[in-house]
Amino acid sequence: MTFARRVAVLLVPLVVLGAAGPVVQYRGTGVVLALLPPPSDLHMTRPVIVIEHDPIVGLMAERMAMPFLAASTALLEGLHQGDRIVFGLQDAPDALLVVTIERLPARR
Ligand SMILES: [Cu+2]
Repeated sequence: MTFARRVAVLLVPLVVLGAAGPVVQYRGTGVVLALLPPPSDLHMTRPVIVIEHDPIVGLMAERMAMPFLAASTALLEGLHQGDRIVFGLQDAPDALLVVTIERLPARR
């Protein structure tokens, strides 16, 4: 195998992973406290979601309420205050970004 071909074979899985969606480094669960499309008091140009989140393995050991930047306003569509969610976080250079959100059935 030539060097160039070896490099190409190594790169293919990276391209496939990139196409599979956003990189999720941490996964959390919690309850939506507020949805703040931009501009808001917390950020002028980016959507913010305030989550009362359960402990997040490898990131935060305590349950707490805190704001996160969302990767896009579309992620917040259809969500309401009080919804239980599972969310994916990406440790971006400027912020912890919420990159995926799924609603969970309400707890009874
Ligand atoms: Cu936290």
